[in-house]
Amino acid sequence: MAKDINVAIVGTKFMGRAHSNAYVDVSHFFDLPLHPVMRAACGRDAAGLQSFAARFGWQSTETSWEKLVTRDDIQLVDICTPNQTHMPIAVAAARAGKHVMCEKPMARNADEARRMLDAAQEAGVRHMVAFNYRRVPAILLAHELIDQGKLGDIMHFNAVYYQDWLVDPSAGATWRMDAQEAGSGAHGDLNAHVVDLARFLAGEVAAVSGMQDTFVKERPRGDGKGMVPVTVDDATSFLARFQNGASGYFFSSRMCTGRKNYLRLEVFGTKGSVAFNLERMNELEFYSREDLDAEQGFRNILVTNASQPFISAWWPPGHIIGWEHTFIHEVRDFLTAIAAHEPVHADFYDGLRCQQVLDAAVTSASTGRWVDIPLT
Ligand code: SOE
Repeated sequence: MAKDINVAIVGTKFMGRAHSNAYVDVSHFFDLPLHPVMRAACGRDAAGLQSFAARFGWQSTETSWEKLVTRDDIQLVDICTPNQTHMPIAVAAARAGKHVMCEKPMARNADEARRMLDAAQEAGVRHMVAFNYRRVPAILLAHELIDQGKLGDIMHFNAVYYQDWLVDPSAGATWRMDAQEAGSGAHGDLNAHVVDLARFLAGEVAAVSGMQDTFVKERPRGDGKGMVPVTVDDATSFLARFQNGASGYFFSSRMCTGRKNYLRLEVFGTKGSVAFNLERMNELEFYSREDLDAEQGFRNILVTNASQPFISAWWPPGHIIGWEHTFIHEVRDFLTAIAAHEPVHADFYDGLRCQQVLDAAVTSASTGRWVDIPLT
Protein backbone atom coordinates (compact mmCIF):
# COMPACT_ATOMS: atom_id res chain seq x y z
CA MET A 1 0.00 0.00 0.00
CA ALA A 2 1.54 3.34 -1.08
CA LYS A 3 2.05 5.95 1.61
CA ASP A 4 0.63 9.42 0.98
CA ILE A 5 2.80 12.42 0.15
CA ASN A 6 1.19 15.86 0.27
CA VAL A 7 1.96 17.99 -2.77
CA ALA A 8 1.61 21.73 -3.35
CA ILE A 9 1.83 23.42 -6.72
CA VAL A 10 2.78 27.06 -7.31
CA GLY A 11 1.52 28.39 -10.63
CA THR A 12 -1.80 27.72 -12.30
CA LYS A 13 -1.23 28.39 -15.96
CA PHE A 14 0.32 26.30 -18.77
CA MET A 15 2.82 24.31 -16.71
CA GLY A 16 0.57 24.32 -13.65
CA ARG A 17 -2.02 22.49 -15.73
CA ALA A 18 0.50 20.06 -17.23
CA HIS A 19 1.89 19.14 -13.79
CA SER A 20 -1.56 18.98 -12.17
CA ASN A 21 -2.69 16.54 -14.83
CA ALA A 22 0.37 14.42 -14.01
CA TYR A 23 -0.49 14.26 -10.30
CA VAL A 24 -4.09 13.33 -11.13
CA ASP A 25 -3.09 10.53 -13.50
CA VAL A 26 0.15 9.07 -12.20
CA SER A 27 -1.34 6.69 -9.62
CA HIS A 28 -3.92 5.47 -12.10
CA PHE A 29 -1.26 4.06 -14.39
CA PHE A 30 1.85 3.37 -12.33
CA ASP A 31 2.39 1.35 -9.15
CA LEU A 32 4.02 3.87 -6.89
CA PRO A 33 5.68 3.74 -3.49
CA LEU A 34 4.11 7.15 -2.71
CA HIS A 35 0.65 8.36 -3.60
CA PRO A 36 0.47 12.11 -4.34
CA VAL A 37 -2.25 13.90 -2.40
CA MET A 38 -3.04 17.17 -4.17
CA ARG A 39 -3.06 19.24 -1.00
CA ALA A 40 -2.68 22.87 -2.09
CA ALA A 41 -2.50 25.10 -5.15
CA CYS A 42 -1.02 28.58 -5.08
CA GLY A 43 -1.48 31.46 -7.53
CA ARG A 44 -1.70 35.23 -7.57
CA ASP A 45 -5.03 35.52 -9.34
CA ALA A 46 -7.53 34.51 -6.63
CA ALA A 47 -10.49 33.93 -8.97
CA GLY A 48 -8.50 31.89 -11.49
CA LEU A 49 -6.95 29.94 -8.63
CA GLN A 50 -10.32 28.72 -7.36
CA SER A 51 -11.44 27.35 -10.71
CA PHE A 52 -8.00 25.81 -11.34
CA ALA A 53 -8.08 24.07 -7.94
CA ALA A 54 -11.63 22.83 -8.47
CA ARG A 55 -10.90 21.56 -11.99
CA PHE A 56 -7.87 19.49 -11.01
CA GLY A 57 -8.90 18.56 -7.47
CA TRP A 58 -6.42 20.58 -5.39
CA GLN A 59 -7.83 20.44 -1.86
CA SER A 60 -6.93 23.95 -0.69
CA THR A 61 -5.55 27.23 -2.05
CA GLU A 62 -3.05 29.91 -1.07
CA THR A 63 -2.27 33.23 -2.72
CA SER A 64 1.09 33.57 -0.93
CA TRP A 65 3.86 31.12 -1.82
CA GLU A 66 5.77 32.31 1.25
CA LYS A 67 2.95 30.97 3.40
CA LEU A 68 2.47 27.85 1.32
CA VAL A 69 6.06 26.63 1.58
CA THR A 70 6.01 26.72 5.37
CA ARG A 71 2.77 24.79 5.78
CA ASP A 72 3.29 21.69 7.92
CA ASP A 73 0.97 19.60 5.80
CA ILE A 74 3.09 19.92 2.62
CA GLN A 75 6.04 17.63 1.79
CA LEU A 76 6.64 18.41 -1.90
CA VAL A 77 6.54 21.80 -3.62
CA ASP A 78 6.21 21.91 -7.41
CA ILE A 79 7.19 25.26 -8.99
CA CYS A 80 5.42 26.18 -12.23
CA THR A 81 5.75 29.97 -12.08
CA PRO A 82 7.53 32.52 -14.29
CA ASN A 83 11.28 32.12 -14.09
CA GLN A 84 12.19 35.00 -11.78
CA THR A 85 10.37 33.34 -8.89
CA HIS A 86 11.99 29.90 -9.25
CA MET A 87 15.00 30.71 -7.09
CA PRO A 88 13.24 32.35 -4.12
CA ILE A 89 10.48 29.73 -3.99
CA ALA A 90 12.87 26.78 -4.35
CA VAL A 91 15.28 28.11 -1.73
CA ALA A 92 12.47 28.81 0.76
CA ALA A 93 10.80 25.45 0.13
CA ALA A 94 14.06 23.53 0.54
CA ARG A 95 14.89 25.42 3.74
CA ALA A 96 11.44 24.47 5.02
CA GLY A 97 12.36 20.83 4.38
CA LYS A 98 10.20 20.24 1.31
CA HIS A 99 11.22 18.21 -1.72
CA VAL A 100 11.30 20.50 -4.74
CA MET A 101 10.32 20.01 -8.37
CA CYS A 102 11.05 23.08 -10.52
CA GLU A 103 10.04 23.90 -14.08
CA LYS A 104 12.71 24.72 -16.64
CA PRO A 105 14.69 26.80 -17.14
CA MET A 106 15.75 26.19 -13.56
CA ALA A 107 16.62 29.87 -13.09
CA ARG A 108 17.40 33.09 -14.93
CA ASN A 109 21.14 32.49 -14.65
CA ALA A 110 23.76 30.19 -13.14
CA ASP A 111 24.09 32.27 -9.93
CA GLU A 112 20.46 31.67 -9.10
CA ALA A 113 20.71 28.01 -10.05
CA ARG A 114 23.73 27.62 -7.76
CA ARG A 115 21.79 29.09 -4.82
CA MET A 116 18.97 26.63 -5.45
CA LEU A 117 21.33 23.67 -5.60
CA ASP A 118 23.12 24.76 -2.41
CA ALA A 119 19.82 25.19 -0.54
CA ALA A 120 18.53 21.78 -1.62
CA GLN A 121 21.79 20.03 -0.75
CA GLU A 122 22.05 21.75 2.64
CA ALA A 123 18.47 20.80 3.48
CA GLY A 124 18.94 17.21 2.25
CA VAL A 125 15.74 17.29 0.22
CA ARG A 126 15.18 15.68 -3.21
CA HIS A 127 15.27 18.08 -6.15
CA MET A 128 14.35 17.77 -9.78
CA VAL A 129 14.18 20.09 -12.80
CA ALA A 130 11.23 19.34 -15.05
CA PHE A 131 13.15 18.60 -18.23
CA ASN A 132 10.28 16.45 -19.42
CA TYR A 133 11.82 15.45 -22.75
CA ARG A 134 14.25 13.15 -20.92
CA ARG A 135 11.18 11.01 -20.32
CA VAL A 136 10.04 10.62 -23.90
CA PRO A 137 10.41 6.85 -24.55
CA ALA A 138 12.08 7.51 -27.92
CA ILE A 139 14.71 9.71 -26.24
CA LEU A 140 15.28 7.00 -23.65
CA LEU A 141 15.74 4.47 -26.44
CA ALA A 142 18.30 6.79 -28.05
CA HIS A 143 20.08 6.98 -24.69
CA GLU A 144 20.08 3.20 -24.39
CA LEU A 145 21.47 2.70 -27.92
CA ILE A 146 24.24 5.20 -27.18
CA ASP A 147 24.96 3.51 -23.84
CA GLN A 148 25.17 0.11 -25.52
CA GLY A 149 27.81 1.49 -27.87
CA LYS A 150 25.60 1.11 -30.95
CA LEU A 151 26.55 4.59 -32.16
CA GLY A 152 30.24 4.15 -31.38
CA ASP A 153 32.06 7.36 -30.51
CA ILE A 154 29.86 10.41 -30.85
CA MET A 155 31.15 12.96 -33.34
CA HIS A 156 28.19 15.34 -33.61
CA PHE A 157 25.15 16.41 -31.62
CA ASN A 158 23.04 18.84 -33.66
CA ALA A 159 19.69 20.21 -32.62
CA VAL A 160 17.17 22.82 -33.63
CA TYR A 161 14.09 23.92 -31.71
CA TYR A 162 11.72 25.90 -33.93
CA GLN A 163 8.51 27.65 -32.87
CA ASP A 164 6.64 30.47 -34.62
CA TRP A 165 4.31 31.99 -32.06
CA LEU A 166 6.15 35.35 -32.09
CA VAL A 167 6.43 35.83 -35.86
CA ASP A 168 3.37 38.10 -35.76
CA PRO A 169 4.63 41.52 -34.50
CA SER A 170 1.17 42.22 -33.07
CA ALA A 171 1.40 39.23 -30.71
CA GLY A 172 1.12 40.80 -27.25
CA ALA A 173 3.93 41.10 -24.71
CA THR A 174 3.95 38.65 -21.78
CA TRP A 175 6.42 37.86 -19.02
CA ARG A 176 8.19 35.60 -21.50
CA MET A 177 9.44 38.66 -23.40
CA ASP A 178 10.73 40.46 -20.31
CA ALA A 179 14.34 39.80 -19.30
CA GLN A 180 13.66 40.70 -15.68
CA GLU A 181 10.95 38.05 -15.39
CA ALA A 182 12.15 35.39 -17.82
CA GLY A 183 15.94 35.83 -17.84
CA SER A 184 15.98 35.17 -21.57
CA GLY A 185 13.63 34.35 -24.42
CA ALA A 186 13.94 31.45 -26.84
CA HIS A 187 17.29 30.68 -25.25
CA GLY A 188 16.07 29.76 -21.75
CA ASP A 189 12.74 28.46 -22.95
CA LEU A 190 13.91 26.22 -25.79
CA ASN A 191 17.70 25.90 -25.78
CA ALA A 192 17.43 24.84 -22.12
CA HIS A 193 15.61 21.69 -23.24
CA VAL A 194 18.11 21.00 -25.98
CA VAL A 195 21.16 21.57 -23.80
CA ASP A 196 19.72 19.19 -21.23
CA LEU A 197 19.16 16.56 -23.92
CA ALA A 198 22.68 17.14 -25.25
CA ARG A 199 24.14 16.51 -21.80
CA PHE A 200 21.91 13.45 -21.41
CA LEU A 201 22.81 11.93 -24.78
CA ALA A 202 26.23 13.26 -25.73
CA GLY A 203 27.92 14.45 -22.53
CA GLU A 204 29.16 17.72 -21.10
CA VAL A 205 29.56 20.82 -23.24
CA ALA A 206 33.07 22.29 -22.91
CA ALA A 207 32.90 25.53 -24.93
CA VAL A 208 30.45 27.52 -27.03
CA SER A 209 30.31 30.33 -29.57
CA GLY A 210 26.92 32.04 -29.75
CA MET A 211 24.74 34.53 -31.58
CA GLN A 212 21.43 36.15 -30.53
CA ASP A 213 18.70 38.11 -32.35
CA THR A 214 15.67 40.11 -31.36
CA PHE A 215 13.70 40.83 -34.53
CA VAL A 216 10.65 42.50 -32.98
CA LYS A 217 11.86 45.19 -30.59
CA GLU A 218 8.55 46.14 -28.99
CA ARG A 219 5.13 44.56 -28.63
CA PRO A 220 1.64 45.64 -27.58
CA ARG A 221 1.02 45.64 -23.84
CA GLY A 222 -1.32 42.99 -22.51
CA ASP A 223 -3.93 45.65 -21.63
CA GLY A 224 -3.72 47.14 -25.14
CA LYS A 225 -2.42 50.49 -23.81
CA GLY A 226 0.74 51.22 -25.78
CA MET A 227 3.85 49.21 -26.47
CA VAL A 228 6.53 47.62 -24.28
CA PRO A 229 10.13 46.93 -25.24
CA VAL A 230 11.12 43.31 -25.83
CA THR A 231 14.19 42.68 -23.69
CA VAL A 232 14.89 39.04 -24.54
CA ASP A 233 16.10 37.13 -27.60
CA ASP A 234 13.72 35.86 -30.27
CA ALA A 235 16.44 33.45 -31.39
CA THR A 236 19.74 32.16 -30.04
CA SER A 237 22.12 29.78 -31.73
CA PHE A 238 25.55 28.49 -30.82
CA LEU A 239 28.27 26.13 -31.90
CA ALA A 240 29.52 23.75 -29.24
CA ARG A 241 32.56 21.69 -28.46
CA PHE A 242 31.87 18.72 -26.15
CA GLN A 243 34.31 17.38 -23.57
CA ASN A 244 34.50 14.06 -25.41
CA GLY A 245 35.69 15.82 -28.57
CA ALA A 246 32.32 15.86 -30.35
CA SER A 247 31.12 19.05 -31.98
CA GLY A 248 27.62 20.32 -32.59
CA TYR A 249 25.21 23.16 -33.05
CA PHE A 250 22.14 24.41 -31.21
CA PHE A 251 19.53 26.71 -32.73
CA SER A 252 16.34 27.88 -31.02
CA SER A 253 13.92 30.45 -32.32
CA ARG A 254 10.33 31.56 -31.90
CA MET A 255 10.40 33.10 -35.38
CA CYS A 256 10.43 29.96 -37.54
CA THR A 257 7.33 30.55 -39.61
CA GLY A 258 5.22 27.42 -39.88
CA ARG A 259 7.01 25.43 -37.19
CA LYS A 260 5.00 24.95 -34.01
CA ASN A 261 6.99 22.83 -31.57
CA TYR A 262 9.66 21.36 -33.80
CA LEU A 263 12.56 20.02 -31.76
CA ARG A 264 14.77 17.97 -34.02
CA LEU A 265 18.00 16.45 -32.83
CA GLU A 266 20.56 14.22 -34.49
CA VAL A 267 23.44 12.33 -32.93
CA PHE A 268 26.09 11.02 -35.31
CA GLY A 269 28.57 8.37 -34.15
CA THR A 270 31.32 6.31 -35.71
CA LYS A 271 29.05 3.23 -35.85
CA GLY A 272 25.57 4.66 -36.19
CA SER A 273 23.22 7.61 -35.78
CA VAL A 274 19.90 8.51 -34.21
CA ALA A 275 17.47 11.28 -35.08
CA PHE A 276 14.36 12.50 -33.27
CA ASN A 277 11.60 15.02 -33.93
CA LEU A 278 9.35 16.02 -31.03
CA GLU A 279 6.40 16.50 -33.37
CA ARG A 280 6.72 12.76 -34.12
CA MET A 281 7.57 11.93 -30.52
CA ASN A 282 6.72 8.21 -30.64
CA GLU A 283 9.35 7.60 -33.32
CA LEU A 284 13.13 7.28 -33.36
CA GLU A 285 15.27 7.07 -36.48
CA PHE A 286 18.26 4.76 -36.14
CA TYR A 287 21.02 4.00 -38.66
CA SER A 288 23.60 1.30 -38.03
CA ARG A 289 26.73 0.73 -40.07
CA GLU A 290 26.53 -2.89 -38.87
CA ASP A 291 23.48 -3.55 -41.00
CA LEU A 292 24.27 -5.45 -44.17
CA ASP A 293 24.92 -3.19 -47.16
CA ALA A 294 21.70 -4.16 -48.86
CA GLU A 295 19.68 -3.37 -45.74
CA GLN A 296 21.44 -0.19 -44.78
CA GLY A 297 19.38 2.92 -44.23
CA PHE A 298 17.60 4.73 -41.43
CA ARG A 299 14.94 2.60 -39.72
CA ASN A 300 11.99 4.37 -38.23
CA ILE A 301 11.29 2.72 -34.87
CA LEU A 302 7.82 3.21 -33.43
CA VAL A 303 8.73 3.33 -29.75
CA THR A 304 5.58 1.76 -28.31
CA ASN A 305 6.67 -1.77 -27.37
CA ALA A 306 6.03 -2.87 -23.81
CA SER A 307 9.77 -3.45 -23.34
CA GLN A 308 10.44 0.25 -23.95
CA PRO A 309 10.63 2.63 -20.98
CA PHE A 310 7.29 3.62 -19.39
CA ILE A 311 5.24 2.08 -22.20
CA SER A 312 4.02 -1.02 -20.36
CA ALA A 313 1.97 1.28 -18.11
CA TRP A 314 0.07 2.61 -21.11
CA TRP A 315 -1.41 0.99 -24.19
CA PRO A 316 -0.69 -1.95 -26.52
CA PRO A 317 2.00 -1.46 -29.22
CA GLY A 318 1.19 1.25 -31.73
CA HIS A 319 -1.26 3.00 -29.42
CA ILE A 320 0.81 6.12 -29.18
CA ILE A 321 1.32 8.40 -26.20
CA GLY A 322 1.44 12.20 -26.13
CA TRP A 323 3.20 15.27 -24.76
CA GLU A 324 1.35 15.21 -21.44
CA HIS A 325 2.64 11.70 -20.68
CA THR A 326 6.17 13.05 -20.31
CA PHE A 327 5.08 15.01 -17.23
CA ILE A 328 3.40 11.94 -15.77
CA HIS A 329 6.64 10.02 -16.26
CA GLU A 330 8.71 12.64 -14.50
CA VAL A 331 6.33 12.78 -11.54
CA ARG A 332 6.48 8.99 -11.37
CA ASP A 333 10.28 9.08 -11.22
CA PHE A 334 10.37 11.92 -8.69
CA LEU A 335 8.01 10.14 -6.28
CA THR A 336 9.98 6.92 -6.70
CA ALA A 337 13.24 8.70 -5.93
CA ILE A 338 11.79 10.41 -2.86
CA ALA A 339 10.59 7.06 -1.50
CA ALA A 340 13.95 5.39 -2.22
CA HIS A 341 16.01 8.33 -0.84
CA GLU A 342 17.88 8.35 -4.12
CA PRO A 343 18.84 11.12 -6.55
CA VAL A 344 16.84 11.56 -9.73
CA HIS A 345 17.88 13.28 -12.95
CA ALA A 346 17.60 15.96 -14.15
CA ASP A 347 18.36 17.31 -10.67
CA PHE A 348 19.42 20.79 -9.60
CA TYR A 349 23.03 20.01 -10.51
CA ASP A 350 21.90 19.16 -14.05
CA GLY A 351 19.88 22.38 -14.05
CA LEU A 352 22.94 24.36 -12.95
CA ARG A 353 25.16 22.81 -15.66
CA CYS A 354 22.53 23.59 -18.26
CA GLN A 355 22.35 27.15 -17.03
CA GLN A 356 26.14 27.49 -17.23
CA VAL A 357 26.04 26.48 -20.88
CA LEU A 358 23.23 28.95 -21.57
CA ASP A 359 25.07 31.76 -19.76
CA ALA A 360 28.25 31.00 -21.69
CA ALA A 361 26.38 31.27 -25.01
CA VAL A 362 25.04 34.69 -23.97
CA THR A 363 28.51 35.88 -22.97
CA SER A 364 29.90 34.60 -26.23
CA ALA A 365 27.20 36.36 -28.25
CA SER A 366 28.00 39.68 -26.59
CA THR A 367 31.79 39.38 -26.79
CA GLY A 368 32.08 37.61 -30.14
CA ARG A 369 34.44 35.04 -28.61
CA TRP A 370 34.36 31.36 -27.73
CA VAL A 371 33.62 30.82 -24.03
CA ASP A 372 34.85 27.81 -22.02
CA ILE A 373 32.56 26.11 -19.50
CA PRO A 374 34.73 24.53 -16.81
CA LEU A 375 33.27 21.71 -14.72
CA THR A 376 32.44 23.06 -11.27
C1 SOE B 1 6.66 27.48 -24.86
O1 SOE B 1 7.59 28.08 -25.65
C2 SOE B 1 6.96 26.03 -24.53
O2 SOE B 1 5.78 25.51 -24.08
C3 SOE B 1 8.04 25.81 -23.49
O3 SOE B 1 7.89 26.61 -22.36
C4 SOE B 1 8.07 24.34 -23.13
O4 SOE B 1 9.03 24.06 -22.16
C5 SOE B 1 8.36 23.56 -24.38
O5 SOE B 1 8.33 22.22 -24.06
C6 SOE B 1 7.40 23.89 -25.48
O6 SOE B 1 7.32 25.28 -25.66
